[in-house]
Amino acid sequence: MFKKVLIANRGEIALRVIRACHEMGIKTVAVYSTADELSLHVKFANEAVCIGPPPSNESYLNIPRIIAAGEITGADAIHPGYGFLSESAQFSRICEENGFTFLGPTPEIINAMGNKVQAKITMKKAGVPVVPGGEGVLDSPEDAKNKADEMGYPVMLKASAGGGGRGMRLVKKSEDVIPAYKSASQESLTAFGNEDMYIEKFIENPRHVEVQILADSHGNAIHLGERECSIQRRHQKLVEESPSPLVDEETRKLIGAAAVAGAKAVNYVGVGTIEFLMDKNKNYFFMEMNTRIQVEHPVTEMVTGVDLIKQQIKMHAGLKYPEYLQDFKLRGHSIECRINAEDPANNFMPFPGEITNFHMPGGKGVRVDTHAYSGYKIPTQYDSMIGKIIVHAKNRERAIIRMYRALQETIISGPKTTIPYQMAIMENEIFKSGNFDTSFLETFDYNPEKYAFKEEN
Ligand code: MV4
Repeated sequence: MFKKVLIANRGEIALRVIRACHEMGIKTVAVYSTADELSLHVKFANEAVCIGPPPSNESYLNIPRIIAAGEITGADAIHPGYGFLSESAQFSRICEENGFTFLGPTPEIINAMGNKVQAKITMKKAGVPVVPGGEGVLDSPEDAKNKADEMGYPVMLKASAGGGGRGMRLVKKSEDVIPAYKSASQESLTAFGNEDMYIEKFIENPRHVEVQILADSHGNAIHLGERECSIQRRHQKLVEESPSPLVDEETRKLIGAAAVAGAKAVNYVGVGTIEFLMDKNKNYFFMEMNTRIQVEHPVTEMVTGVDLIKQQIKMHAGLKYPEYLQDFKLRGHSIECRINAEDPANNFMPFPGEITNFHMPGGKGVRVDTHAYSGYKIPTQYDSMIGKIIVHAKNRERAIIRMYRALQETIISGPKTTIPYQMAIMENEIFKSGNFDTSFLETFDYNPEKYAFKEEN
């Protein structure tokens, strides 16, 4: 087992990894930018190394400085968390070249899944259902038009290097294909240095359902159920849950087996997530594979009892996953709300600054993962997520009631947060029915007045 792990990240995920390491008897090294000197991950790690000024390029994305911090402190493994360098093939390779175990996939797997056209071909070959559409990269705008005319409208044009909705266009009629192709392709070239595009049939009102994978380095892989992530705004998830209200026992078996087949096809090791689009009839189609631990992993931990970070570390240390996980039982229902310092009444404008008063909820079935505290200053340079509130209860109805209660007793003074908005979601009849899709927030009617009482904290 590793003796010392460096965490190449900040915020709540850095803390989350530190907690897992300390319970495993592993020493930890935090790295931080000067904007995060007073952050909790710096305080709670055994050692901390300042790696530069606030801009990410000069700190959390600066590979030579992170490697140097690992060398100075004698770390033997590096955990990338999520975001930042977590899906950088180059970082994975450089860690290994310098004698650190990268607690994430190999550069080959990161590249294979980062190329969406290649990922789709790989998954299809493994027997995983993929969205119908032309296989491979489109030759030209005209090629796109011909294929779209043949398939019928609407279609989706997607950038092969994209993901998370970037470089993607919905096209409803023939004359729109060529301009849509050109603009999406240009956007992808600028953002990713690659202009390859592919085409798919448009799935109407899909749900975003993703399956958690755990794989050891001996060729074994299992799934740990699914997460429902359809409550998102501009591809930013706000509420996640497990299990998905749409997925029954039979569908779970099928989608789980598909995800496991996909993971085995690429010889995956560690934790990963296979994202699916699911239609009203519970047909599911491979969308993307995320080769990292995800923000919403706690809802899976709550319903399975598995510590995903500990398992991830064990898998990379060469251990086999425990036999008993093979027939895991889902227990109850879990919901997570991402608490962002943003103003939901003002187009989710980021709201950095000092938290003058901070009280987190507690009680039965409530978990909080956060790096914030009273007096903490939210830096302007990084994302606006200041923590996550996760609840667990016997069933979905009770989990929703518990989440509302937890949000109600949360006090964050200073910045505006997404909390009142999430309280409104918990009270929404369509959300409560469980019968919603990825368009839910587009038509969600939020009335800030009704939650003005939350401002009096
Ligand atoms: C789609 C789709 C409908 N049909 N592909 C958005 C993020 C990127 N990973 C893929 N996305 C979509 N791909 C086809 N063929 C609808 C979406 C989509 C979406 C997917 C998941 C969660 C939220 C979404 C919001 C808008 C569109």
